[in-house]
Amino acid sequence: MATDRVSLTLPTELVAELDGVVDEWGYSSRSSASREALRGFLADHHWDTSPDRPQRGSITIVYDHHVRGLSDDLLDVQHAHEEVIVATQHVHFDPDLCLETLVVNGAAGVIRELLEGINGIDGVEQVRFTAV
Ligand code: NI
Repeated sequence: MATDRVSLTLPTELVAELDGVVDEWGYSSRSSASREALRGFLADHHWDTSPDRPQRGSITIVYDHHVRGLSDDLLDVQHAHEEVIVATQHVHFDPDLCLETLVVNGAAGVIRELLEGINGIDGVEQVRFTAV
């Protein structure tokens, strides 16, 4: 792959933190860690600009399954967007708390709708989309 050399001006603390991550997580260099960080940034910021653009990633949802209607609502919104859901995993963390992970692959606009549907469900404690 072709490469370009880019010079960045960053706060000293940020560079120190980056170097710490490079050391602790086994990256071969600052550049290698920065490439990964930048790809994540671009994936997070590109995907909502065009609804038909292919998108893939995972949605992680944390919720209390005792909240009335929540589990049904969560199933309904998933069935309504099944065309982009490749796999689901459900984990019972404790007697109350559930974690669900959806692997998604499809049109960005549909994934966006799915996320909006999940965000709109009362009682969901955390929703996180990770684009890859
Ligand atoms: Ni559960």
